[in-house]
Amino acid sequence: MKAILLLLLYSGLVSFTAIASTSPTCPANLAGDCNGGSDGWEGEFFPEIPKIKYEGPSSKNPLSFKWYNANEVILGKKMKDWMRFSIAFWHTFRGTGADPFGAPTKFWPWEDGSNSLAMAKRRMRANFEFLKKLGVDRWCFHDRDIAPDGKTLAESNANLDEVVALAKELQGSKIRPLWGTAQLFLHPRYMHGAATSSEVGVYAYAAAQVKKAMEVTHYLGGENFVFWGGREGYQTLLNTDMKRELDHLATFLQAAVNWKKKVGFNGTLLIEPKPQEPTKHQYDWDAATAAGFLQKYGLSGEFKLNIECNHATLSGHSCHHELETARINGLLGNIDANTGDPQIGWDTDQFLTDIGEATLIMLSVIRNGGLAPGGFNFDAKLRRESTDVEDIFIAHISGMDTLARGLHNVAKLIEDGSLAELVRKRYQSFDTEIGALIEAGKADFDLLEKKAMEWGEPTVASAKQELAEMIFQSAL
Ligand code: XUL
Ligand code: CO
Repeated sequence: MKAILLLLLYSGLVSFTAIASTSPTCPANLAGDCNGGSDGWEGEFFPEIPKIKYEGPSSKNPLSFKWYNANEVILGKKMKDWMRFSIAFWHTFRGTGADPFGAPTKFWPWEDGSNSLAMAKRRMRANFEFLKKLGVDRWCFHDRDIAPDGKTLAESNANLDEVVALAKELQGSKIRPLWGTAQLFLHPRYMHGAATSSEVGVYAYAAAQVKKAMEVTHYLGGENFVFWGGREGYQTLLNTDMKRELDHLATFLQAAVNWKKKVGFNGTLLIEPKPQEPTKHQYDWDAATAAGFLQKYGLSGEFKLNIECNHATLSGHSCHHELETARINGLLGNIDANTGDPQIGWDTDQFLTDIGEATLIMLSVIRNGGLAPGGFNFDAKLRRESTDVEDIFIAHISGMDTLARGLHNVAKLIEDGSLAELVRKRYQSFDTEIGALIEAGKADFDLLEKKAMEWGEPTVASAKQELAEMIFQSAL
């Protein structure tokens, strides 16, 4: 189901069919052979929207921040430096509201229904006006979100170069990509995977796409580069050589590391785990699987993880579990901030509005000492039924305020100290001579048997779960 959805969302095909009756268009298609129209745009893209300001928790103005106060210092750092927010170009500027059962619902005034180069440039102008009005300095993109595919790889690269040159100019000195990535899942050539495709030609094509996407990310001053293995997995093991595919994935990622070093790109490489969708089984299932894969293939020092909350719940974990798994392995690099719906089983990519969830997320981020050079990318989209331009702003403001409340709450928990004290006490039996020997790996079974005989039946204290939950709740 998600495969079809992604096709609709990313291709722009659906937007053409739905908008065609009302707008002068040239056909949107994967070959991108239409460059008609102009990228010029009279006036502002968001004339009704002011620059978004902090007005405090009592404000009733939906176009203001109630909790996110960029320069306010919390736990020794400005909020903007803890958060490092980013917007996702694909959802915000390529999402049409189409789903497998219905046509697009969003008809942004600047869209002409085409997938032309001129339209790509106009969209880029809208992106930077949006970022500036929202007060966010980072953005994330796939190569094919921002520029149309050409008839050949060389033509696609030339299209990308043209849009990237404009993006570089519009970024100014302050705005940078949080991360770039290569879109290796939409085009039919990637139906068996990219790095794990059974076709060597596809492996090579994907490598060429990553090479170029990494170069443009570097050129734009991007701080990270993401690998989400959308089709790196299988539909059935009956036709799949899993070992060979995983070996290929590792050689592909090693080649990406080598290329990064060759071109002098200092950004962090990030693997984004997800258990399935569009494949039945995606190889980077969750944080622990990805950590094991990196270790097995000697790639641990070269990659970190981009944890997406809705992917965490799809894999049967909480976002907090995935963040902590990444963190304790030294792999927490970035967060794709979104959430799923407890009644829906798939990747709904909603904006996070649950304050308890945001507090748990910020607990991990603060324990990690922040995310830099990573940040929070809003890999989230408006609901199909939200169709006003102002909804784009409201959704991001709400997501930013929710995480800001999480940060405030963690500051309260740290100041109060009782949760940390509860955890400290829980393990205090190891703060002893014998505990130190065990933790240093110096207590053999002989010694432990001797101690067990000497001590007799051990005392076992309460875990105080309800107390821990009470303390947590009182900070919300
Ligand atoms: C898909 C997803 C992607 C990655 C980038 O579920 O999250 O958009 O973040 O390819
Ligand atoms: Co994501």
